[in-house]
Amino acid sequence: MKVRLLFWFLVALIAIPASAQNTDSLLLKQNYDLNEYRIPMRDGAELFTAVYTPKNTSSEYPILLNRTCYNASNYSNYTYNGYPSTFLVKDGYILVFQDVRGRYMSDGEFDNMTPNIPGNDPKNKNDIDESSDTYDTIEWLLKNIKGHNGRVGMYGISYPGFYTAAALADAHPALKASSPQAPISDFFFDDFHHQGAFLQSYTAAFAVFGYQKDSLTKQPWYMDKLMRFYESPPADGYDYWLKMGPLKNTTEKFHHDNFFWKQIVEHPNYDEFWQKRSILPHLKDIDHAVMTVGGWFDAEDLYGPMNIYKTIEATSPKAANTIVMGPWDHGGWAREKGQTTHNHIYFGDSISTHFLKEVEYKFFSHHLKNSGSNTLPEAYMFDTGLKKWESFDSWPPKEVQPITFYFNEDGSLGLNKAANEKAIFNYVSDPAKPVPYTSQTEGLTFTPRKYMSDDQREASKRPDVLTFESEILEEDKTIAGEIMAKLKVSMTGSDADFIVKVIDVYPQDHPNYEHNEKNIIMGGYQQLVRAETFRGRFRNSFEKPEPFEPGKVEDVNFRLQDVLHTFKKGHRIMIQIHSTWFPYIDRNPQKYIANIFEANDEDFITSTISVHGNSSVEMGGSVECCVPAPFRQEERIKD
Ligand code: PG9
Repeated sequence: MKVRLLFWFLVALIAIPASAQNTDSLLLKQNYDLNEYRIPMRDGAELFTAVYTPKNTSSEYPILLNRTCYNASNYSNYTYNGYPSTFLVKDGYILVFQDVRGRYMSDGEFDNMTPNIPGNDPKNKNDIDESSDTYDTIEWLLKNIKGHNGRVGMYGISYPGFYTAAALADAHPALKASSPQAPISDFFFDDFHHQGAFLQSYTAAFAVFGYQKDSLTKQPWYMDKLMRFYESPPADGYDYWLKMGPLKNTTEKFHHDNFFWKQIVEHPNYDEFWQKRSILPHLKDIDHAVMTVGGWFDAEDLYGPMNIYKTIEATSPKAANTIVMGPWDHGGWAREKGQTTHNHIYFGDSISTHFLKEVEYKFFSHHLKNSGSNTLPEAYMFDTGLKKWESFDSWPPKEVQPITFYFNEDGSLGLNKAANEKAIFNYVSDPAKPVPYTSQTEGLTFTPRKYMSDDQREASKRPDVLTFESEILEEDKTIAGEIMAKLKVSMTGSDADFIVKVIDVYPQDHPNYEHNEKNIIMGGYQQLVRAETFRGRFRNSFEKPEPFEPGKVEDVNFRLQDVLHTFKKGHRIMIQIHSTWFPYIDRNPQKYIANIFEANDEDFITSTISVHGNSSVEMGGSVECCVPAPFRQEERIKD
């Protein structure tokens, strides 16, 4: 029983947003009829599909399709967890839930982020990907389900967000409204890789995606593998993973028989294996409505929503392409907690309900039922400093000019005023004493969550963390758009990671929040606004890593994810730079090893890292990307 309870808790962390709500299940039972089908794909594989049709047959309804790797049977027998929202369920749709290929009750073999095969030829039995499976599913539904109005919408959070995005490539003509929510776009930049660094905080989660089932099942077949981690879970994940040592120990102890883990170990660089799994190059010539949704504090898929929206904006002028970014963690918009908080930070009441009722419900009603007006702006973005929604005609906002922060020798931040280029800021980075990524003790994570607005005061006190702070702001300063770190670095080792953080420093007299269960002192709080990790070996190419030559000054330029944050008058802006962040990311040995998954204890060395005075961080608007990002929108158009 304990195993099952644990499983539901873990899956709820990544996919199923709300706990089952009996009243909502009654809503389904009283108003819908349930039928289950096995829909044949073009290669003969049958995909398990649960279909709820409204009992009221006096009108026709659009189809709302959710494709999932997290068990469509969670929706069988009128079980309903409040997602999709009750606003949609009450309004009347044909609700469809499908196990994707290779999962639970569907045939076939599971592949992570199924590579897209451009084009769509229903007669070609080898043309199999998520786009073709969606196309065949929609074709079948339109022919076999009565009472539809010929229009289809798709939605999904996290991996189901990817399946929604994957259906945009060579989309079925009946697909009229898509909402990829916290969608994965590219597994080398979403979830468990951030710009080349592996997220050790994801290690347990690989059990869910790394074993093929051997029969049709409504139950998870990988629990015994997952339980390897949870037989006696540690209270302190930092100590646990530090004592675990190099990643190769994790392979031997936990993931020796996991096909997906084997793949990430065999592909430490952005090679063809990862490139062909990115959906971004295939998002072009889209001509229907797309509303991408994300959370500014989403620790799992933030790269995805930002880059799916920007790619469609660059490649698909006919698409009604919009983006919504709120003060949520992963999938937070799908569950109303009453007070919207992230960690100790309170953002307001019923923000998720506002989104579900005034944004998502209206998006689908307008595009699938021709009802209501389409009042959604191009970018509906929540300012996490002012704690209110803002509307923009473009994102990043064209009217915003980037500002540049420089690092002064007295530890102050220069704003648009270059520092002493000859200055050198040194720190000794020791993988045996890595910088903790949380201010609180945290156990074994399934995926990381809380760190995204966490207190950075512990890190500020460490000698291996460079900390620069602005003057007290005499007026509010809003950062709206992209962020680019442009570091000039040298080191005594031959490899290094770089973590750059943008932090909002509260005044010493700031009152504590009432919604602050751990009673964190908010006077002087250093709230993380945005952070990103970059594995320095990829500074010239994500596909072809290069060691550093000890002592040689080199450019390390990389993007942090976008923000909309107003630093209020009386606050300060802080930037931190360091080279370990544990156990969120695995430790870089700092001696160049071709594949860090195969590093040994003795490969881990301390290294004196030098950040040189002509480094800077550019924020706001659109910042030119100098690092060879895999798919920059403008490059993609040339394809
Ligand atoms: N972000 C979710 C996840 C993917 C892979 C491993 C763990 C979590 C998701 O996209 O479903």
